[in-house]
Amino acid sequence: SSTERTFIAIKPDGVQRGLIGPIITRFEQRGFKLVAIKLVTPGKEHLEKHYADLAGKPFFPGLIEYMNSGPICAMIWEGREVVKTGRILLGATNPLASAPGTIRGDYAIDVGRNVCHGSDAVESAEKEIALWFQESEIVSYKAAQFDWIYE
Ligand code: DAT
Ligand code: MG
Repeated sequence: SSTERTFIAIKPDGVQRGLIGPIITRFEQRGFKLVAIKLVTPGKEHLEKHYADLAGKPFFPGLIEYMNSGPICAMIWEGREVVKTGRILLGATNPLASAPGTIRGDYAIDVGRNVCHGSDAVESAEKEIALWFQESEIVSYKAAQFDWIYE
């Protein structure tokens, strides 16, 4: 449905490198709708919850340190198949394996500095949205362009 939601977060490197605008632009231009956005430094405990599935990995401590190294731009984007399509806009986890034209393929080199997070499934999107946002922070509105994007 056109109300599917995904959690997209511009990581500390993306924020510091001035990539908030370019990354938002890609989602906007595709036709997706921004329904929540904030700049946050949520702390290690929160970041460990966000990446709980990776807790056993050797890169986990470095990942948490990186994610805790500056503000993160947390967002919720809405639209038809936005979870899957958001991952396509992001590119592969390892930027060197990402095609040009994708966010990671255009803006990143190392896997540990891959500038942007996107939920990998509808279920994890719901979990991540609940972890990062209060219901009151999510805005409900009809985008003016809706009928020009969807048939
Ligand atoms: P993704 O961010 O594409 O969903 P993931 O969920 O498997 O990838 O991993 C989360 C983040 O952890 C990823 O964006 C960067 C880091 N990471 C993953 N694999 C890594 C590795 N082999 N070495 C270093 N960092 C890694
Ligand atoms: Mg992931």
